[in-house]
Amino acid sequence: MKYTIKSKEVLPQRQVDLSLKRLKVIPSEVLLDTRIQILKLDRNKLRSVSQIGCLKELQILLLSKNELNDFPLEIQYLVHLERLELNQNKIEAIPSGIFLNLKALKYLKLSNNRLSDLPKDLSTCSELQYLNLAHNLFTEIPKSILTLMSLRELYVDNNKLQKLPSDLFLSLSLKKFSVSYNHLKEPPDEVCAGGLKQIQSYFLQLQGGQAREEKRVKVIFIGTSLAGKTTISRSLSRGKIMPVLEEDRTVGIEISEFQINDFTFLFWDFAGHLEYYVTHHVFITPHALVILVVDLHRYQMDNIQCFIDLVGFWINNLLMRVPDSVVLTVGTHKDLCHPEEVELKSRDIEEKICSMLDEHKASLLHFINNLGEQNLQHHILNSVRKVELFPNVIKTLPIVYKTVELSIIEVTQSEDSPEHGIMDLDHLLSEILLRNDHSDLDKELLKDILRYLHRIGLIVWYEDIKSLLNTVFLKPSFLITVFKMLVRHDLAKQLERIPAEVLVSERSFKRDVLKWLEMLRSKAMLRLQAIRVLVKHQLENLPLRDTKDLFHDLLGNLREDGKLISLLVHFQICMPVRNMKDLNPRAQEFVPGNPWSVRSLPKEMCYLFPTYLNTLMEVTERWGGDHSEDIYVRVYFSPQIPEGFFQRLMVKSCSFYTTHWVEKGSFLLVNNGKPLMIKENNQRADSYLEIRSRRPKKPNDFGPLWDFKLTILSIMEKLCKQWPGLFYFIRTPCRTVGCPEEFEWPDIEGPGSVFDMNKDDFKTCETCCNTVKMELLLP
Ligand SMILES: Nc1nc2c(ncn2[C@@H]2O[C@H](COP(=O)(O)OP(=O)(O)OP(=O)(O)O)[C@@H](O)[C@H]2O)c(=O)[nH]1
Ligand SMILES: [Mg+2]
Repeated sequence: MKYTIKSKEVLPQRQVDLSLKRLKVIPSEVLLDTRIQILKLDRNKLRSVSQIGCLKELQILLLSKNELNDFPLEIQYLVHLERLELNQNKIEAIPSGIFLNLKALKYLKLSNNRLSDLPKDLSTCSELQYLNLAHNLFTEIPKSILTLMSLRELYVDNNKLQKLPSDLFLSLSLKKFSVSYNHLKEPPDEVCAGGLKQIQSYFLQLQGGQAREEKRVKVIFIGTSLAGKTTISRSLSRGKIMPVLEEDRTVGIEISEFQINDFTFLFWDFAGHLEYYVTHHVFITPHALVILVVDLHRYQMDNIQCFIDLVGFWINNLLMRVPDSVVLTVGTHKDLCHPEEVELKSRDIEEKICSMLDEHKASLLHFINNLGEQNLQHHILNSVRKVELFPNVIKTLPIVYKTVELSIIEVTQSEDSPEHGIMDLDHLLSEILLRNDHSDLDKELLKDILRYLHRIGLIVWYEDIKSLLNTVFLKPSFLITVFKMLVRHDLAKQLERIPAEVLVSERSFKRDVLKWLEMLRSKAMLRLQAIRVLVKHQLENLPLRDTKDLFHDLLGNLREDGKLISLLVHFQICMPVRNMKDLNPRAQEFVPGNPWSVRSLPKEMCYLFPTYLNTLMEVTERWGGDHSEDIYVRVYFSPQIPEGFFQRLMVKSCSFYTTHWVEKGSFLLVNNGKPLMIKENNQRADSYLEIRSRRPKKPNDFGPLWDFKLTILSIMEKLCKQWPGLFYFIRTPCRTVGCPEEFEWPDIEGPGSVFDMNKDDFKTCETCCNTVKMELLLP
């Protein structure tokens, strides 16, 4: 929505722009010019704006990013003010009476201050259309907002709101609203994440019927393989010790739901095997209680690597993915240790975790040590009851949310539903309508409830994947089982073991298997044919009545991809490769101006799974070694590069630049004939990605080269958003051979906005004192 403020006069508006001038006071000549209509004073160092009240003609006043502690009282005299920006100051309160005169105000930006209330007289601003209160300290929405009849946009993200007033949503003027990062109970965050429409539908339901409170917590079990996660999770849910056989190790994730007292718990038991890590981050979500299981018998106090493997790795992953996780550490195999040993080891682990958190200045991660203790159930209940740890455990929901959930459970358990729980959306909706008095329910409301259930993890519905729009996974764990048919530690063994009848049914031969194995080993690729055979074989081993339709659903046919491939590609686990002779098409790349030959499409699709990549010499050979005059930048990561990050970057970048070569830990892209090498170095306290190219011969070639690098950086930046606790810094090493100095890049705020430096600038290295041309260092 645009706010073009019309000038009352035909003459152009009188404007003064003093942004970014380090001003501490407003220059007196400005205050004398009483005809000014637009005054830009943002990004200065103003602590007060006295006498601004004389500028009676002001229509637009920008005061954002200053040092104002108090709301400038004189603003009340600016009766023509239409737009006021006071964001990013330190204002704590707005005195009453200010808004009484500001009848023309349409746009008010107060974000990033310390406000917790607004005066009643704001309600007299009947023209106000835009109000931004994000990043303040509001615990409730001020009442004066509810009567603003023209209000179309309201932003209240990052406050301390627990409840939204229904009145705000039952009137229809509001068109844009956002409320992320609060502690909402009514409506729950998972409803708000669906946007304005979903909030409106929620309140309509609340208004029409009863509400109920729900206390549901997701509990995530993590820890190394065989630590005892499944044992604990099953024992807790069944109320007695449940031994788990070693052969029965978890593949992917097991999900179960049960009740302790008034709380419902949803247990997500993750497999500890390395190959599964790539998918973990998708399922490790905020607001969960994380139980980190440590085998105390295996733990060795004097071995730092043992700490990293059993504990440190997991804490780091959490820090990056959900920085404010609540973590409860639990020790297992205590029966194999002496009692003193248990105590010593627990203390040692606790100390090491604390110093690790100190190192990363991560005080947010709530860490509860329960390694040596017995009554886990009691500890879990105690933790989730603490409001400071779980501020939004209690959710208010319209009764229909619960009845629909119950209907879904009925559908899932009914005789005619497939055991795998993959269901067509329309079919599911019609089944729900048949149950529990739902016949009058609106389909849109049902979809909103499905969205809610998806967000709390009870079902899976990836609306944003086009080919999956009409598919609902009623059993999320089955979806993961399917995922793991191709992402697993023993994939090669699985291929070897495929029985003849499965091969025959897919028109394949034993010799093909040998080729597939070779291809997997050398290129980390699977032919579609191999994928079909693998999935078919594994489906047959599952306890399912009929796998024929499911197989078709998952793998599609010649004309259309199945759901499985769409999912894997969506989560950047694999990427389609059109040529399998090479890791890259040798065919000519399209270069504007050059004749272009159309490459014939291969008969069959191949998929690259970067997780299975080995170190090959191909990339290194094509690159031909690093040169001292190469132009390169490094992106440093703290605390480390997350598991699966580089593989995803590879998939994303290679999907963008079709001429590429890949191997474990590096890939090479080609654009317009120019190569770019991306390498990973993920060592403790030395985690970085390097983006390297040859030094261009012609000065004009620097621009496109930096653009190429910036594209990769922006892909990387987008990817980083999936790990909110991950920090990175971009640096260019000094050009002098042997000099350890590196030049830090300023913050990137989206590509294009990076630097406005003069290209003829030089930079002098503080360490070796050599001068370098800017174009060798920065875009
Ligand atoms: N002696 C002893 N054995 C245990 C204990 N906890 C688990 N085990 C055994 O250790 C083995 C592994 O336990 P699981 O619960 O399957 O381990 P997990 O962490 O789920 O393993 P993955 O699913 O592979 O990640 C099983 O054979 C368990 O019976 C314990 O406290 N003491
Ligand atoms: Mg397990």
